Amino acid sequence: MSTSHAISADEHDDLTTHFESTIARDQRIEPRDWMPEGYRQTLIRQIAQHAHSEIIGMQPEGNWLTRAPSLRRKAILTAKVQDEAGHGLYLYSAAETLGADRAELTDKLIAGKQKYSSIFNYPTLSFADVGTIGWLVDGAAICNQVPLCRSSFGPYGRAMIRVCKEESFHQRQGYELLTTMMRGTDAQRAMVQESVNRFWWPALMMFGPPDDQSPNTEQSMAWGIKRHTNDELRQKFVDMSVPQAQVLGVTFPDPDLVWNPDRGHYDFGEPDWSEFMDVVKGNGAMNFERIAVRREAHENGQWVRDAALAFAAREEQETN
Ligand code: BYC
Repeated sequence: MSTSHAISADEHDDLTTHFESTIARDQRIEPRDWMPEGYRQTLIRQIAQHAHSEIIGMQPEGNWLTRAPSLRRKAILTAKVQDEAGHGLYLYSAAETLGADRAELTDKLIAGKQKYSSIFNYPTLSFADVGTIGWLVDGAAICNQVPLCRSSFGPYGRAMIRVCKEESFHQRQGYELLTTMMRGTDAQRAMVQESVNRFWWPALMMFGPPDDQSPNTEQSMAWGIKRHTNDELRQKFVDMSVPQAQVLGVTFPDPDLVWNPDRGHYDFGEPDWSEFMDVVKGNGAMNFERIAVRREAHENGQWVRDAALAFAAREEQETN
């Protein structure tokens, strides 16, 4: 049920009822369906942030492309970074189905008016970070994104299916890299542990603020955009990661991390939420550089956009 004309209050009520019953039946909302403006804006916000994260997320690992220790590792890393670019473009397309303009979204990112995941504002200081990002960052992303495959908005849910398949491959890639390093020298093992120490807490922050400080969760869950709260997913990630760390032979830097038989989950310490807020506000170690690099790439690509538009205009002229 779509509308292209101004609607009366009665029509609005009917459309709202239809929308709500579609959500209640757990059926999908598609781009041409009528939807409340708040639903559309929430999706644009989340999908744009997600797309920006994928694009900005190419930088921390891209930092190691020229210094990968072997041709094999370089080829794997190149493919992985390229996959992230694909996810970003896929997600910008999903945002476009909601009426968002891709160029405007990029402008907002570059102007610091739209967010991207806090995790990418931490530096990658050693090659072990490539493995840790694959294992923990892609691992956290999978925990968060698998439920998004059932998101109520069709194009977002469908995009997530492909993205999750690739992310799960990325996670195994990271874990395999770390396993190889752990079978190496003492210095390599120390490098892995040091990397895990730096990334553990920021990975937990990827899930967003605690539920009692998350302004968007309740409404997003009512709309079937999010399927779990931030804390539920954070717990799932901790429970999943601890046995993997044991097999790998590393520890997490949290003295409060302990199995709780009553809850059937691991208890864990509180992330430093003031650090999270600081990073989200733009004051993380790498915020400035990440945006500066993105801006430069965008400016350097201007001639490609100009050429593509000129080509399209000439084609149109020739057909008329
Ligand atoms: N970083 O009410 P809340 C990847 C913001 S990339 C920054 O809980 P919501 C990969 C939040 O936006 C994976 N900001 O919000 C790529 C909100 O601010 P606004 C990226 C954060 O939306 C390359 C405010 O805090 N994944 O996998 O209900 C290489 C309050 O939060 C963060 C996605 O984007 C954060 N961590 O829930 C490797 C997944 N957390 O907008 C890997 C899709 C929260 O009100 N997104 N904020 O000003 C989501 O699932 C949800 O948007 C979130 C937050 C769970 C992240």
